[in-house]
Amino acid sequence: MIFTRKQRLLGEIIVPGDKSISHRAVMFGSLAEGTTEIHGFLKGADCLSTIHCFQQMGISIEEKDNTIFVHGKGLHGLTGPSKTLDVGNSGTTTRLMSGILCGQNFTSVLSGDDSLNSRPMKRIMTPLSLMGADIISLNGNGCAPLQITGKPLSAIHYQSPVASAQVKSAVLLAGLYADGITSVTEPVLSRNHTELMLESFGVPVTSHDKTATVCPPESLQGQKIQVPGDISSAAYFIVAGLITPNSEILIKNVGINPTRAGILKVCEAMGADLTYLNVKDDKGEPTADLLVKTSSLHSTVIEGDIIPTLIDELPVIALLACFAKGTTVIRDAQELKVKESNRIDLMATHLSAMGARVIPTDDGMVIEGDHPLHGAEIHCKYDHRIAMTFAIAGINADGETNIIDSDCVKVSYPAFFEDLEKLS
Ligand code: SPQ
Repeated sequence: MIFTRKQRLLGEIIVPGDKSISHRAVMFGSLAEGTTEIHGFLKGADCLSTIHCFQQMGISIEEKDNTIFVHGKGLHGLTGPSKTLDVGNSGTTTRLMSGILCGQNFTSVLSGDDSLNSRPMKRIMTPLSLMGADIISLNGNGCAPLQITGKPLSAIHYQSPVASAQVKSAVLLAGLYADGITSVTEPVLSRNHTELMLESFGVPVTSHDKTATVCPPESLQGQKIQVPGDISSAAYFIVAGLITPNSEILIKNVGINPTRAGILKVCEAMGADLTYLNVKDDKGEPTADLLVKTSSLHSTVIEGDIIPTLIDELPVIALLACFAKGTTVIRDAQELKVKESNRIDLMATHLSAMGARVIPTDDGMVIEGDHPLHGAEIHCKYDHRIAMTFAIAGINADGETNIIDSDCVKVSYPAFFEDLEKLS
């Protein structure tokens, strides 16, 4: 797909529902008693993979008038799948579902696409094995396909070496089936959607500083869930509004949970003209309408505790830094190397191909801003966040930017290109 320079971006956007919250709503709804009603569900490929996996395990999930109804069968109601569970491109489906599958009374196998099957799974295999789980990497390389045979589980306290909501959630979800209180301490707090949503389903969960604790519940109770707009999807329009001349974009109903909203702090630190309107709180998941206008930006340093709160936004933040005066430094973000692609390498390679001054480092990037971009051919390795980032780069560059495999945006934002077009 080809992108050329746009003179301005004006208008309103409603971004699709939050991917992390949509996955969790289907998973917890499947384990609950009664029906869970999900409004604002993200119908992206990753969340559809989660739906299909739970359907394969006997859960009835249907859509009526844009609402998803999950007819839960209780904590012990899943049935063994007759074939491999296809997790597609989704790390969240794989890692969170693994935690759940360890506590079942059947064997299952999870496998995904080439990108998913090369992502590290030892990070969940280690703590789940400590709990007594039988979880095997079938190719012996620490990656999916994973074979999981349910076993009685022991509660643990896990000191996670990595700030990862997927690792934390896998352990907490296995903890629903354990023989006592399970807790996880992280080096830095990661997104807390699992803790917030489990609590709303009636599970005793506590969070204190960087430790989350869960007690095995009698049952989960079906809920009505309103999924907020995904800040990770809003990020492309936030950056587009800031760097495209003569722009003003209102992005409505964006989730601004503080464990996710680091990009907003970074934009403010860089001098962004960004206004929060209509701020609301809903069970710990606050939302706001965000008004962004073209801004004169300066560099910043992004490191430490803020990193997990903006990890998925770092590709588009790297692009933002190309439009800021001075040198922006990103550190402590080595996790970027094990996402759908190695996002440090891909960002540095392709931004450099477009004329930006970017040096990749072991745990981030150094970006000297204010050098004009020109078009290039972008191979996004089927990574949705890379494709969307370079679409925004392309509309702010001279010449043509050709994004190969751009259809991967369907993973998290199927209508991304149409929405971008509407703003012109
Ligand atoms: O689900 P997946 O493929 O891992 O998706 C990504 C993304 O860019 O959309 C990461 F590649 O988001 C993760 C995120 O990076 C979603 C997530 C969650 O919902 O719990 C947590 C983060 O991953 P991690 O490994 O830091 O816990």
